[in-house]
Amino acid sequence: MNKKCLYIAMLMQMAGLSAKADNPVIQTCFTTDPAPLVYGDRIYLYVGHDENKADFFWMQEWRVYSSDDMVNWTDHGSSLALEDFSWADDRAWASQCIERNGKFYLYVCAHSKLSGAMAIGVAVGDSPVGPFKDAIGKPLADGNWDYIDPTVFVDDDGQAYLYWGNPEIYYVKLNEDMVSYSGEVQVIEQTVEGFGAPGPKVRQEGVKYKDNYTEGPWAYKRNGKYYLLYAAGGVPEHIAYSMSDSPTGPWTYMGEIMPLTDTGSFTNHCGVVDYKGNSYFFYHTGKLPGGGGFGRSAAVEQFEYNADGTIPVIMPTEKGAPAVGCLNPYGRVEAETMAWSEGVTTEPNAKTGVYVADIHNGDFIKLANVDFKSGSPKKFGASVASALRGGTIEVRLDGKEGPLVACLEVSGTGGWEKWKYLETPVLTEVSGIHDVYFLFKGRLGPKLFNVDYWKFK
Ligand code: FUB
Repeated sequence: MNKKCLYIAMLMQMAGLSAKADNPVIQTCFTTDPAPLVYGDRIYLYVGHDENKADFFWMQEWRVYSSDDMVNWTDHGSSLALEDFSWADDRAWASQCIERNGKFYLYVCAHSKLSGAMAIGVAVGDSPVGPFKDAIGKPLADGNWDYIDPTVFVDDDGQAYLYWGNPEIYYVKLNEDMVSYSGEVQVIEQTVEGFGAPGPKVRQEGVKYKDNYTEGPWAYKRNGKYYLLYAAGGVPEHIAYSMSDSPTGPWTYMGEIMPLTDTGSFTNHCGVVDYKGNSYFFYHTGKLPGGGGFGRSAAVEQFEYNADGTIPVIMPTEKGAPAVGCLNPYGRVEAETMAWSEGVTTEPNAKTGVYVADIHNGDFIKLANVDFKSGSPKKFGASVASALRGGTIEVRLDGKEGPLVACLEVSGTGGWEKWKYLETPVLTEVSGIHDVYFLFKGRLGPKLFNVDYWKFK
């Protein structure tokens, strides 16, 4: 993103005019247990994937999305799946990715065939979007229902720490290779002062504690302070946190961050990151249509730390985080980049990568903060494929009923992955920053066409 656009985005944010992330941030499928990572000038979001109409966390893969403006997110597809771990057979649950020495380590938890319980695994890749492969061919830690929800960070002295657990909190000191550890698995002692309640084994029935650690830890260091955020209070879960002067404690319970509200999900799971000068709190809700406790979706809020480094209360919103940049429409833009969509899904293709599929009459995609700059484009084009008779892409500005900018007629191309680049003239002068809507029109019935990428010229 260029400096001018960042400046405009900052001014718009200050004036309250900025485009927002629209929660949940991904609409093409359910996305759970969000774990952000900043690498280069992009933010990457690692998520699990609740299946449609599930009656439990029957999850089979992990997915990656990325953005450079916090409002338009690109789908990089499934980066890793249960079948990539010879030892795993079920429950592709929470994950977190971290970069070290140019390699990307994706820590996951899954059900282990070896132990019949849950296990922590680690996959490695050469890029933040994978592909990832099992780094060691076996679990890093195996054998306990407790072994879920890994979180990882590297301290300033180079020592990496991996924490996980429900309802105990475990940690190990990772070796520099990031795929092995030294010493025994440690259990963090939970006390009322540290976590709002004593550890699960010694809690007294009938006693109302301030809070209690449940699962989903998120550990990091910021300005010399160590943070451990977690899902708390049992089910339904809110998010609370503890702080410390050391990665191994003692911890001090600091209170609630995201209180219980009607998010439609009885679990919550957070990830926190600083990006482009702002702080972001990711969490999940059941708010996507068709969602719920087993159909969760990642959401994000921007927040500011208090002057003493403590975290304010953060409430879930529908509008999400403001834009911190603009989208350039003049180069190839992957169709699976979107701020909001309704009706469509995405599919992978070995040659073209992820594309937008399942397009029906009335479906649409919105892109936010698209910067056409001062000169108007002359043409709009898209790479499309259809095994049937196709349909139309209406391109409108700033709303589904906004000015019509282009209308691309998509004909049959002879196959759902037989791609053809089609172009059409731009109908009106367009300049400046707008939201762009792609409205898909066509005959009722089966899907119309697929879109791989688009561009203005
Ligand atoms: O997504 C499956 C499980 O639900 C996670 O591991 C927990 O943190 C909870 O969000």
